[in-house]
Amino acid sequence: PPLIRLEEYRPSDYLIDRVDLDIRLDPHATRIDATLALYPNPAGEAGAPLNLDGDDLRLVSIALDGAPLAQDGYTVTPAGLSLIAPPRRPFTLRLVTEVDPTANTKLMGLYRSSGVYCTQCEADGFRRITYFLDRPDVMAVYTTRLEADRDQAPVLLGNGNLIEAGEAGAGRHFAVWHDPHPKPAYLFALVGGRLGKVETRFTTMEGRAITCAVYVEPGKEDRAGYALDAVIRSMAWDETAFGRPYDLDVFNVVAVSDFNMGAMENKGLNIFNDKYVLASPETATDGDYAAIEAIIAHEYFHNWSGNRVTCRDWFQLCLKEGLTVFRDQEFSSDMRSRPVHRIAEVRSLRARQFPEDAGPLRHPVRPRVYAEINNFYTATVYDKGAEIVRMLRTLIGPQAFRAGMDRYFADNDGRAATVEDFLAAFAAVTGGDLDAFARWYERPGTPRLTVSGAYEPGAARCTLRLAQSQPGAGGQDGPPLVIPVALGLVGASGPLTGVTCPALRDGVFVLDRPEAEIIFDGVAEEPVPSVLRDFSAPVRLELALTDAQRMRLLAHDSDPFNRWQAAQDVALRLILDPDADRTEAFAQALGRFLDAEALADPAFAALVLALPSEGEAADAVPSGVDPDAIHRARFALRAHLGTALRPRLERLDAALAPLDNVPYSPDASAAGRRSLRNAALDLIAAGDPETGARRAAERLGSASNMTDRLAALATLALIPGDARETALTEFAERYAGEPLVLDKWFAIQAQIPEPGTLERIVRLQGHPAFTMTNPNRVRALIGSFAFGNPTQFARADGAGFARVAETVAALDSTNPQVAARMLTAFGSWRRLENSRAAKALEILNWIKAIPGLSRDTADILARTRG
Ligand code: B3K
Ligand code: ZN
Repeated sequence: PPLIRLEEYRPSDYLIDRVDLDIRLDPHATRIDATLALYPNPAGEAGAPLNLDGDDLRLVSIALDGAPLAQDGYTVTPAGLSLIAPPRRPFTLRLVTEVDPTANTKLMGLYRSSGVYCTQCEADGFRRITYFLDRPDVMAVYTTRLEADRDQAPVLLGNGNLIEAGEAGAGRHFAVWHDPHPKPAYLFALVGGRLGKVETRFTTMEGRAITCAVYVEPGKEDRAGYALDAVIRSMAWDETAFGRPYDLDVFNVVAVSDFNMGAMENKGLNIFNDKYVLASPETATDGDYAAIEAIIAHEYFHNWSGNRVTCRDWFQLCLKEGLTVFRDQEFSSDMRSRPVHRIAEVRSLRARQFPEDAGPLRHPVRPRVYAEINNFYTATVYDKGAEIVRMLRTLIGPQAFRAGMDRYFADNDGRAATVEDFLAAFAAVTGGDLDAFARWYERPGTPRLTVSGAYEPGAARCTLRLAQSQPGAGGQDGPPLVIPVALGLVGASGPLTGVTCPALRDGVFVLDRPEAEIIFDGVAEEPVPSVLRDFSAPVRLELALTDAQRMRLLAHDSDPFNRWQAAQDVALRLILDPDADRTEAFAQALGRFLDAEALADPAFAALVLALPSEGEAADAVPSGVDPDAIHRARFALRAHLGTALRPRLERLDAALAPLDNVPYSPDASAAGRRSLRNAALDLIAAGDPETGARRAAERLGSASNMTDRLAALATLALIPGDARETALTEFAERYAGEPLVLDKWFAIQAQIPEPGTLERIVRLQGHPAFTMTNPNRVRALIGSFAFGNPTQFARADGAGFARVAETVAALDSTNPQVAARMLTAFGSWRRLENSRAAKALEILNWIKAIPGLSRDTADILARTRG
């Protein structure tokens, strides 16, 4: 497929300042009557042809300044419509197109989800509605008239404010929405359907009274309250934390059940995957509540970081996504426990972004080239992008950071900006230069930070040596990155007093050279260095400590992140290199930790008990990954810890049992207690599966909420036997009418690390609740298998790969975006041991031979095969 390059960016030859749309919704023949007020861009090429993008449209008519355009005045191709000689002055183009929303299985453009009309335009879906300059640097003011059968679509929603509504005759009605804020087409949205709603009012810091509403399938209104509450909290938080008020009279969120991703930040009309809206204690877990809060916040925060200030081109995607992830992470940290949230962020970064950055799909946070932009909504752009913003704040300090953000919004409001514009705002307020820091946006791969220390008792001095490295293509390091390294020294019983280190500012050393040495004086005893506190940079840290030194950090470090990390490091080593004595010592240290503080911070304790995942262990193996060996070692470690810690785990379970008697609340502290109790049960079961199965089955029966019920089911799912099968059957019967709950049931089964899982998947694909047309179902069953079951996906016989490949093939013609996303599961195939890698390649070749692959899938395939 043709490649699009950053260096080839040119401003558009034409711009559009107003768009008037008259859309008559119809299940199979929706008419879009669009009037575009165009004018030549002074920064473009004078007299150039006008090339409008279009995809899968039927052109009904075209008129220029009110007069029908003759056939020889324009050309239409599958990719768009061109006017050969447009006027060299402002002009209007009226285009009538027709689309079939019911036949739109790609879920891009205008489509129907359970009968509800809805749209998805990012990145390039608007061109599936009308011919347009479908690029983010073309920003216009939109007025949208929507008309539909009142029966079919009593609710009609658009961007901006409602300015008129009424009857249209013959059972039809209309609504006119006007959005005064110029926006790119990717932020356009409409919704029409039968929907219930919950709503409330909010008054902004500027005194604007807003109506906020969440629309859901009728009858599910009682599951929308948490999302609505999260909207209000997000609005208040963005005012306090960033001084950003909302700017329209209404803010609407609509939940739909067929959606390619999580949600979409359309101006004033966020459209959500219902998985990230609907929640009740009976159907949603603590994790679901936290995800709803985070995604509601994320989409809302885009109103400033994305909508008011948008991206000049899609290479700048991290400008809105990385920044907005950073903002939603800060919000969640303020709403919940900051250290616990930080650990969760880093776990997900390591689980998704590190492997991506180490494999064939790696790319810079700001890519320079793409074939299909929808394949670049990646963990790298989002999560590493957020880490870059976090590092910037660490480097310049919170006050300068806030001033820089204010400056960025002020200078770029209403504009389509670049990463350079973002950095310029911070350079302006600090008077510094961020050119070296900017390398983070350009350099793919995860840098390595190597640290070693030496202690001289006589001089009471400790010296740390830091080195960064990141061999590029030629084996040569590029110019150094600017790495903020938060660090300190830890004594035998806690922080050391009287230590001085002029190289640190607020506990942070800025490594902007290949190597550096830091000297601490006044160090009265041999310390343990605690490096990369709070995970201050997205790097791989190499610091050779003994288990005993790490256990000192777990017990005494002032930094909660590194306390957790210390336990993870010991566990990871034990998975990669099992050893009975060291395991025993680790169990004892964990026991002391649990006794001392598990009940003081249960959420943190639960994270300390959670061993590094199999994926993380695989990521730490230099090459020739054998998923079975990793799985066996990790399971053995769990079993050992479960047995050794049994009395403590029982005590914790008993101490937390009264939880069963209080009404469910999704707040972080109640969730933390549940997570510790469920972690305890899971470890008990690892050590003693028979007791574990019995307890889990009991818990399933007595649980008063989905969090505990699902945790028990997940524990039971790892223990083969009748109890498991009975529990699975009962669960499915109990939730037969609840697709989102059945997704959890699909996901748990897809992740069972046993050879029988493949057959189970084939069987479940035939289950009445499963359908390939709903992305949530596909992700729950096939996605969980491909991304969450390393031993079975990478089965030695290749059958796991084949199953996923067949799904990709089956899905590709109907929903290429989801198909391509599933295919990214093959991203780490080269790191597998030879025979598995050979099977993976065979399957990739099989996919390659399929005729007519979509651009989405062909792009991932080409990069993955290498
Ligand atoms: N901006 C959307 C993602 C669009 C994905 C298009 N393939 C949701 C978000 O990141 O907020
Ligand atoms: Zn986003």
